[in-house]
Amino acid sequence: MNGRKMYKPITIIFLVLFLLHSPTAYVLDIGAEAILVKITKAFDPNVDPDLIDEDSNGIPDRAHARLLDRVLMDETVPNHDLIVAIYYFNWVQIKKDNTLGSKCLVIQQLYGITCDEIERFSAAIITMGEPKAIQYFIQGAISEFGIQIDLKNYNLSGGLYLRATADFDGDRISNRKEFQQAEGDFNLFIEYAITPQENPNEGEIEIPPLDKGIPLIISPPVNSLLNFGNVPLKTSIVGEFTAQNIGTEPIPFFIWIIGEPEFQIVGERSFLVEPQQTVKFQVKFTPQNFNKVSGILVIEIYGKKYYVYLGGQSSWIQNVISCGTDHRGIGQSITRGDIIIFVLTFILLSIVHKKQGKTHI
Ligand SMILES: [Ca+2]
Ligand SMILES: [Ca+2]
Repeated sequence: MNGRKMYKPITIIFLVLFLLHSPTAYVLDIGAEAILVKITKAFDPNVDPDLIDEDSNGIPDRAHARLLDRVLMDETVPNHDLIVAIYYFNWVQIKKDNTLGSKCLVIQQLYGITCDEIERFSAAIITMGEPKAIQYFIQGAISEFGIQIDLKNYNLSGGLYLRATADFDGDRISNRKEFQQAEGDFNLFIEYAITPQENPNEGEIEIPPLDKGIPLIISPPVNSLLNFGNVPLKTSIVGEFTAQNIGTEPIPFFIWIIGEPEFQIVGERSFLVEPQQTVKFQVKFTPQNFNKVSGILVIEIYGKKYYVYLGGQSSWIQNVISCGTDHRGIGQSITRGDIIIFVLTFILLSIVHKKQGKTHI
């Protein structure tokens, strides 16, 4: 079969357009690192761009930008297609939002930065989803150029993979920890960040988001134990939590305590976290006697419950008895699952108690 004669001119045009566009559609070279260096040099020529960590996330911004460049350029990197799609979406949106028009030329003359570079850089920062970088560069510097951005129109979910506390390659070593393990070598950091380690020893994600569907980062993280330690009788110690929304939609949640009355929520119990915002809430521990006590902070989001275990000076055996016979302090909406979790907490606390016993006694 001779296919050559079957091609009509229009087909050839489409084929050429496809060939021209397909490599750029899947492999992007946006030069985020180069633009970052250019922008930082434009504002302060004496600065060493290798040392800048403007968003204080523990990864020099230049190394972080190089990571994004690599992810977008290299099809073999995990999550490549996803991040390309997110970046492309954000880049299209920033092009719509950039109303500088003829002012672009003025900015170029003043700072040597083109509007194309501003757009690529903005899309890069939004795609990496580091809230403080977005605050500093997008809501700060870029808005001073005159570009107003409503983050609701952007896709911030790249942060679930690229921000410092996220885990890009899914080996349970956070990106920040991958950087620490590379001991300042930017290229080694990138290799570590995109290559899952088979047996990570020290690795664990620092503050994981609740799950991929809920871009809320609770700290101290859910499923962890917040131990208030030994607190003098009748005095209070306050533990502070933060819930950071790294997504694009507002997230509502409720909190309450299951367990001993020694643990109490200070202030508000229901929250609405706007995109890129952080809310704080507090749990207070006030020992009433010399027993060890334990409780659970329940965080309910979209009907799902997440738990942070609370502990303080007590004897855990006594608590099990007191909970079985006395339901004071236990909320109305307890389910069987809650009770199972509650019992598991005591097991968990007992392990912690034994471990502490070994080291301190
Ligand atoms: Ca940084
Ligand atoms: Ca990792």
